[in-house]
Amino acid sequence: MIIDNIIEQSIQTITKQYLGTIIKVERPHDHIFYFKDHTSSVEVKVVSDEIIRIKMAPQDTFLEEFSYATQPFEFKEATIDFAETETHYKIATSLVVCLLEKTSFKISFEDRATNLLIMEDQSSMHWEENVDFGGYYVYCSKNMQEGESFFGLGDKAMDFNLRGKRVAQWNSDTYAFAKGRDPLYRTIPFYIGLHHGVAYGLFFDNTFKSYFDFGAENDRTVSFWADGGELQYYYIHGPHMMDVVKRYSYITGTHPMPPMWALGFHQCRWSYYPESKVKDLARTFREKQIPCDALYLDIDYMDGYRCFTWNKNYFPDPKRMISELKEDGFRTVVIIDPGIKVDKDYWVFQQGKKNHYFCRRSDDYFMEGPVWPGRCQFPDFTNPEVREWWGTLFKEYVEIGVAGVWNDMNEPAVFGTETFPSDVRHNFDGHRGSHRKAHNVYGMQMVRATYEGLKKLQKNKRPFTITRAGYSGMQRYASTWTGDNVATWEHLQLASIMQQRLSISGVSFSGSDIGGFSGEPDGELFTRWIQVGTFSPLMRVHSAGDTAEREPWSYGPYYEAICKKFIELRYKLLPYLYSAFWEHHKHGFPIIRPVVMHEQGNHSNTARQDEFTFGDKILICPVVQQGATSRMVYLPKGKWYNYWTHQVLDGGVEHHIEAPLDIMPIFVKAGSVIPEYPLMQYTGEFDLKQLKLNMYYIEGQANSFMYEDHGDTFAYEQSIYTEKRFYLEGTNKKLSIDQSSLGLYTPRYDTYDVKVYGLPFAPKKVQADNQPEVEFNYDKKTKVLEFVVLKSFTKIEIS
Ligand code: MIG
Repeated sequence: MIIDNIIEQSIQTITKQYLGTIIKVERPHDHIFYFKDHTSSVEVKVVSDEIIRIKMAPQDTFLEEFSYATQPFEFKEATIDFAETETHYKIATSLVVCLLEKTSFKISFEDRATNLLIMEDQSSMHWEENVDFGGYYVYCSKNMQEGESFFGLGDKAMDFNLRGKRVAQWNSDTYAFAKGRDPLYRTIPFYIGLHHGVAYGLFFDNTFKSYFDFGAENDRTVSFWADGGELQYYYIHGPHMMDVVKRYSYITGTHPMPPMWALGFHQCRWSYYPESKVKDLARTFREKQIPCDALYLDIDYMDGYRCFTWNKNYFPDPKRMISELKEDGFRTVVIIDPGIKVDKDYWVFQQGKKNHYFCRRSDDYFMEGPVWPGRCQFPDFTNPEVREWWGTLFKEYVEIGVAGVWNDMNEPAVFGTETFPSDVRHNFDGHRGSHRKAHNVYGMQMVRATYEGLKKLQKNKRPFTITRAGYSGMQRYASTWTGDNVATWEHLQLASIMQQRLSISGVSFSGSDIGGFSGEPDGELFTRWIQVGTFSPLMRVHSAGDTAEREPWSYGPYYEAICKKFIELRYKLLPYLYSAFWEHHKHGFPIIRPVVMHEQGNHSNTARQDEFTFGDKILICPVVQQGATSRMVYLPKGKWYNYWTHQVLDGGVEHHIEAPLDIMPIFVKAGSVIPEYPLMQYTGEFDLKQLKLNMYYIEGQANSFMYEDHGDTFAYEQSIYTEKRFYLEGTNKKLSIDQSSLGLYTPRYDTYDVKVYGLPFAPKKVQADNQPEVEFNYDKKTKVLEFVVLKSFTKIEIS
C-alpha cells in the first residue's frame, strides 16, 4: 500500500494545462482587454491598427511590463470595434479582426477587408508548471495554413524558407558550424508567415530558450514555446512582407546611421600583429590601390588577453600607430570580449570586483570560467550601472583614436561548459532573473553598453560596433557578422541566405567572414565571396589564425585584379548603399531584400534563395557553384538592365546569364537613378567635385531617391541631411527627370555628371529648367548619353 502510494506520487507527471472557457472580460483602457477563465488571464493589447499583442498569465498574475527588444514606441491611435457574438469576442481595428472563441479560448486573426483567415490557434494557449525553477513552460500552437511558407528568425544556417523545420533559440558559440546546425549566435524570435499571397508576422518576445516548429512535427501545426517567461507575442499584420518587416522595426527599432567609412571595405584576421605587420598590410593596400577603410586587431593585441590593455611588445605605441594609419585613411577596430581576467593587479578586474559588477551564482559564488585570458569573471551587462561603467572603460581607446569596437564571445561563451550555468543571477534592469532568462540578451546588452559608452565619449560622432551575439532589437546598437563559417561553396551560399534572413529580421547591417573563417578557400572561392561581400551591408574579410593569410592579393594577380574590380565597385556604389541605409534607418526597409519580398504572390518565389536586391534598384545573383561560368537568374516583373552590358531583359522569367569569374550577375531596374562616387582609396579621401548619376531609361515612370549628409555625426537627427527625389518619365521620343529635395544639408559639389542608358531614340536636345541648352555627348554605338547639369535642377527634358 505504502509503496503504491509512493509510486503514485512519483509518477504524477506534470501535465500541460490549457486555457478553458472565457467567463469574464475587462477593458481597463480603450486598447487593452483582459479575458479570463477560472484561473488564467489573457491580455490583448492593440498596439496600432496593424499590431496586436497577446499575453498570457497562467495564474492571473502578469509579470511587470519590460522588454529589451522593444524601443519606446507609442500606442498609436487605432479605431477599435469591440463586439460580442454568441460564440466569440471580436476586437477589430480598421485592418485586423482578432477573434476569441468563448468555449475554447482559441484566438485567431483575420484580415478585416477580405475576411481571409490569417492565423488561428490549433488549441488554446497552454503551460506546464516548472517545479525546479518556478514559472512555466509556455506553449502556443497554430494551424498551418494551406501552402504556408516561413521566413525570418535571423540566424539560421538553413534554406531560406523554414517550412518543415524545428529550430531553437539559445545563443551559442558554434565554431565551424555546418549547414543545419542550430541554434547559432543570435536569437531573433520573429518570423514572417506567407500563405495565399498574404504575409503576417509573429514576434514571440521571450528571452528564455525558445523553439519554433514550422510543420516538422506534423504538417498541420506551427508551434512555438519557451522554457520560461511569459507567452507573449505580437501579431503583425501585412499583407506585404515589407509591411510586416517595417512594423516589426516600429516595435524593435532600426540601425542608427553608421559612419560612412563603416560601409567601406574592412580587412580583418585573427590576428594581425605586431605593428610592422599591420603597417605592411596598410602599405600594400595603398600600393596596390585596392580601397580599404578599416583594419582590425583581434585578441592578440592585448596583454595576456586582458581587455583594455595592449601588448607593448607588439604595439609599443598604439596611439602613434593608430594616428599614422588614420593619416593614410585607415580606421582601427579592436576586439573586446566579456571575460575579465581574474587578476588582482589588473585595473578592470579591480574596479569590477570593488563595485560588485561581476555575475554571481545562486549561492553567491562568483561566476568564474575559463576563456582566452584564463580564469575570468563576467560583468552583468543586464545591470544599468554596469553598462554605464563598461561604457567609460573605452575612454582611452577613444582618446588614442580607436574607431570601432568588435564584441565577440558574448553569447556568452565559456571554454568547456559552453556558457554560464543556469543558476547565475542577473539584474535584468531591476527585474531580476537567472541565466535562463538573461542568456539570450547578454550579448546584446554588452554591445549596447559598448555603443552607448562610445557614443558619449565620441561626443556627436557615430560609433561603429560589431557584435557576434544578439537578441531582437540588437540593431539599435550594432552591426553583426554570421560567425565562424567555413571556406566551402556551401557556406558561400549560406552567407547569402543568412544575410537575407538577418535583413528581413530587422538586422540589416550584417555580413559574413569573406572567404570563410575556418579552412582555406582557393582563389576562385575567395573571389566569388568578395563578389557577394560587395553587396553585404558589412563587407569584411576575416580568417582564423590557423589558416593561410587572406588578403585580396593572396591568390596571385589574376584573382587580385577581379577582387579589386569588385571592391572598387563597392566604393562607387557607396552613395547608393548609404541611401538604402537611410531608408532602413528612417523607414524600416531592409537593405537586402529577397526576391519573394518583391513578388510574394508568385508561389515559386518562396523557394528562391539566391537572388536578392540590394536596396530596391539593384538585383544580385551570386555565383555559388565551383567552376560555374554562367547561371540561371530570375528577374521580378518589369525591365532590368544588365549592369555590365546594359542589355535590357524582361522580368517575370528566368534568364541564362554569362558569369565568368570576373562577372557576377547584377541588374538595375529600369527607371533607376543610381548615384556613383569617383574611385577613392578610402571614404572621404577627397571632396567631391561632382557627383555622377547613372540613369536607366524607362518607358513609363519610376521614382528613385538619394540621401546625403556629413557622414559621421548625429546632425541628421536635426534634419541636417538632404533627400533628393528623382522622378523619371519616358516615352519613345522623350525622357524627363524631375528632382525635388528635402532637408537642410548642402553637399559641396555643384554639378551632376549624368549618364543615361538605354534611350530608344537619338537625342537632339537636352533642356534643364530655363538654362541655355545643355551640351551633351551621345555615343550611337553604346547608346549612352552624357551631360553635366547643375545639382539644383528641377526638371530635365531629353528629346
Ligand atoms: O574563440 O578572437 O568568431 O571572429 O577571430 C575564438 C578570435 C574567438 C571567435 C570569433 C572570431 C575571432 C576569434 N573568436
